[in-house]
Amino acid sequence: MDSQRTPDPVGANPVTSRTTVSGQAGAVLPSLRFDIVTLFPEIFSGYLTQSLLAKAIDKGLVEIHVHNLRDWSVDQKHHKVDDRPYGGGPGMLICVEPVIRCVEAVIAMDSRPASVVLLTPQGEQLGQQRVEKLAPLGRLILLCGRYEGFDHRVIELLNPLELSIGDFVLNGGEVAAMVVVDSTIRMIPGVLGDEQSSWDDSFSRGNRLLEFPQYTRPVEFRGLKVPEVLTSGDHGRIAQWRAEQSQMRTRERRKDLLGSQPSETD
Ligand code: 6GU
Repeated sequence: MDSQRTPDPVGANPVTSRTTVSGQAGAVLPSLRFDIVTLFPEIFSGYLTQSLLAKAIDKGLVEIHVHNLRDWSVDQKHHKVDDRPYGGGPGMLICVEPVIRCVEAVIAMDSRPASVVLLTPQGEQLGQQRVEKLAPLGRLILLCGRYEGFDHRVIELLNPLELSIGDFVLNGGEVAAMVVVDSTIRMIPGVLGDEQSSWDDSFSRGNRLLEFPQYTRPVEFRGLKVPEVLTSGDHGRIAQWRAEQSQMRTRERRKDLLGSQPSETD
């Protein structure tokens, strides 16, 4: 493979390449382009037309291009892209040739440098801190595996960031790719409404703890009352109560998070 076309390692893309002109009064906003490579492109159609993502696409903040790996098959007749593993064993592997041909073609579809992400249960487990690092990269190529995975030379040639979404096995990387898209677009300014912010989300930069409990009307339901402090109008007390609740929940449910409070450098 031509080394000039090898994607930059994740994190090495120039920050200056990630701007686009939005529809609003010539404002320049960071945007994110996803290229999803899959054997099952139809899986994404419902998701792509749903609320937050559809709006982000409309606003020009997010671009999603889904590519069928079979289009780059070397087998003209059956568009086969998988084969049996050398050395034996169950299942089929995705062949190296169509993946490299596809990724090279997809890279050439846009001048922005792309970071390649391969979805696999062998990958680093996705967390909010990784999500925050992905969002500014400008362009992500997401490779979804099926069967038993990819020929290892895909990883040797592309040096992708390998990501998993948890310690369980999915039938393929498509659902995991949607998780990456969904979590990453929330970090792009303008994707969430003005009144919303990802800053206070659980695990986010502003708050590496779990969220406090929230209530809305009615003030009493089946004998369960909204905590008095929340209807007191005393914003100082409310903030203190919420901070305490976050601490308490995190201590009870996710002690592992307590060692990683946000810091200046985080
Ligand atoms: Cl990214 N892929 C598959 N197939 N299974 C998974 C996963 C990914 N993450 C967790 N389980």
